[in-house]
Amino acid sequence: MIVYGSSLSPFVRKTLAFAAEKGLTVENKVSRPGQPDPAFLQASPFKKIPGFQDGDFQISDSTAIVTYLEAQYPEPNLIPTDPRNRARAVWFEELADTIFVGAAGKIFFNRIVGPRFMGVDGDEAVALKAEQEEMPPILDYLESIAPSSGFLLEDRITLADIAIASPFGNLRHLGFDLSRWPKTKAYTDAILARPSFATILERETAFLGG
Ligand SMILES: N[C@@H](CCC(=O)N[C@@H](CS)C(=O)NCC(=O)O)C(=O)O
Repeated sequence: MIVYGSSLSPFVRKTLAFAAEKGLTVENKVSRPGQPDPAFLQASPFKKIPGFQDGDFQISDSTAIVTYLEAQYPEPNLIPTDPRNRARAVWFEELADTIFVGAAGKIFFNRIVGPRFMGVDGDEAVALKAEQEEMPPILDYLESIAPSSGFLLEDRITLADIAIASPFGNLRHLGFDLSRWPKTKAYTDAILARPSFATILERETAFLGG
């Protein structure tokens, strides 16, 4: 199985960590933006990462990919089967992918991706507004629900934790100050310390020269 795209993307990182928690071995291929791998384009017609290939099956979108992995490799279960908890897992993934990454992505793009990898000046006003106005309500909400058990659902690792923790990897690369949200920091640090994330984050930190 191949996951296309850099794990600096929270969507790619989530997909790789989910596969790792399932004990699956996947190859991670980073396709060059200027010279995309034709197999990547087949998997992801709109060039969004991650793209995915398993034999003759291709698909894109992190949610579609983890849905496939869960159905194809049901054990260990990472997407709860209980109706309420399944709905909650979808909610946490959506919160992470749309609301959280919608805000944190503006900071990461303008301070790291644009200037360092795309040769464009970052818009610091956009980054600062996201940091000071958009992120705090999201982090306040997470602080109000940060689980003392260490896991959001069913006292065990699920997609909910993987999805929520993933963009915290980007905040870490940014040196984002989480001291106002200590429970959130402790909870997400513990998820990111799991081998499924730690290996990926070490590689990213080395890549970024940290
Ligand atoms: N809903 C998609 C979002 C994927 C996405 O937006 N990826 C970004 C990187 S974080 C991307 O490919 N951006 C490049 C582009 O938009 O051309 C998923 O969950 O995979």
